[in-house]
Amino acid sequence: MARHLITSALPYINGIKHLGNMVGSMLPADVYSRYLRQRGHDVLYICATDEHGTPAELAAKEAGLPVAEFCAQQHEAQKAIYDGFALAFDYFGRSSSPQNIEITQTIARELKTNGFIEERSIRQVYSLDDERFLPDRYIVGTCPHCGYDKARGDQCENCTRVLDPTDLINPRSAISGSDRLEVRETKHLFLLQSKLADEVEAWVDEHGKDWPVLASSIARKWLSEGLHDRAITRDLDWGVPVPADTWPELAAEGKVFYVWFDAPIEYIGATKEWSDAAPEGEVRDWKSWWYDVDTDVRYTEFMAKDNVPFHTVMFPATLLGTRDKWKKVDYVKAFNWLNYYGGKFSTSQRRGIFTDAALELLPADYWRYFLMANAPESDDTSFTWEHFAATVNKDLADTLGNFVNRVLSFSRKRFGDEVPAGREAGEAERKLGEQIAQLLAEYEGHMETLQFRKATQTLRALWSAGNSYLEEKAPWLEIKTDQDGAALTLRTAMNLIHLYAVVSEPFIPSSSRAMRSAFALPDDTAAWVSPDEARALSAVPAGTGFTVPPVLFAKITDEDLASYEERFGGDPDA
Ligand code: B3M
Ligand code: ZN
Repeated sequence: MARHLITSALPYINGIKHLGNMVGSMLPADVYSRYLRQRGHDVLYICATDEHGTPAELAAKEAGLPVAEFCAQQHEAQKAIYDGFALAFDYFGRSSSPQNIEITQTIARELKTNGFIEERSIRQVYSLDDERFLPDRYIVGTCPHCGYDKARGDQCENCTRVLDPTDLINPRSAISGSDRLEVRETKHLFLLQSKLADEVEAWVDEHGKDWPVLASSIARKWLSEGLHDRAITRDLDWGVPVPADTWPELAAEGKVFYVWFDAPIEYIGATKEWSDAAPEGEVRDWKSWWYDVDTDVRYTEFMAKDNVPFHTVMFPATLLGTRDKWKKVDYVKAFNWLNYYGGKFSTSQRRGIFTDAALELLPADYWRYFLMANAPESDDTSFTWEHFAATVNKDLADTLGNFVNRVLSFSRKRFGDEVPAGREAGEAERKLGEQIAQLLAEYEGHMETLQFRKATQTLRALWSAGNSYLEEKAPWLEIKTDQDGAALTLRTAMNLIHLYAVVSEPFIPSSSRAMRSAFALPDDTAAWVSPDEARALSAVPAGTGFTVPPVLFAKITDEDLASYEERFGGDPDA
């Protein structure tokens, strides 16, 4: 049994996330965690809401709420949705937690002690009417290169040139619109990444070689561009405060840490939140997952490609700079993007299907299965309603759901509410058992190597093997001349249903539970299926009581499809 620490990129607090956000982080992390738990490993799956930074402040302002209240509400709203998707975090924390503040400040002090943080004076734009320094992103003006009049202080989204706020023509505050701006000297803390560059490079060379190419190539690209010292404080009202005991002046000015400095540390912070929330009588030790555990714990991170640099360069640099024994990631599972009809899902432009709306439409398992079967692992993938409906109807409704329903319904009709005995297994069952054992081994291989699309393909092949066996034996014909033969076929098929319930659980947990509970097994805690059990197909013995669950997957009709396209917008170019 191994100890697996799993984290997925923290969803920003502002706004309900879309499916693209979930499929590139929390959902695959949940599938993997569930699989490892079923294989008997000790798993801790941690995630949280990422609550700091200017987006949170501005979203709260827009909502007319104090930012702390806004974040508390949004955290609960997002948590409820992830519960709806059966994302089985061990803890879903908040980066604004006291635990994260404490650990972020501890790590910052360690960096200072080791000479990897220093104060520097920089020129920043101050807004007299907003009475605050404005982060580059919150200064708008005319781009000097292309004349675009909504260019931001950090980049012109029209000609994409990287800008400095002082480049802008007629700059004004994106918050108040005021143009009463002036450039002032102000002090910030800098993480001296340049001093850690060689160590980070060596660490990526050592650990990155077995990451997926998407992750290792992005890490190496960032390193090849040279690691620059980076400001890690901001003039914001909301964030992890710079500790007054170490930097009294900056603390007095109300400086807070940059959101990307404290957000990855929240992986540790949320683990401490998990510890501190231990129920009566349960001992939880957050440090046993994060401190001095290099070889005891395997740490896997899940994220989309745009988050890879922070996770493979800045966060490891931060932890290396502490000269302390903080656990660093062993494996980075990075994803490309899920697009919507070829265009980017976008929270800000409300383009695509959002997690709350998805659950209103259809049960979580429909989405879980489709998203993982089309996970953007090796390249961007595109969501279309037609593809979604076709996949759900074929794989879930026809191949799996129909198999379950017709086997149990026919057996109950002809043999009653107990699994029929019939004769001993013959050549057809022996062949089937071999095929199932072989497919199961393949499936395990794909799951161990986090290849989720291949894993769902093999899972589908397992479901199809049952249908082929049923078609070949045709118990509805067999029963006319060979009752015992028909009984054997149905008993074998019922054992397949139970096996499907066990091995499908990581992807479609709710439907798997429905399949398992159809059988009145005295002890159905079977976590997984051994190769011998796959061959024998005898976990559900004759005489076991069973019920016929409601149809597992209702098909998506053409009318449904038309209404979804109407509501969410189908192909924008159609
Ligand atoms: N909140 C997700 C994003 O960039 C960002 C991830 C933080 S993980 C520490 O959309
Ligand atoms: Zn421009």
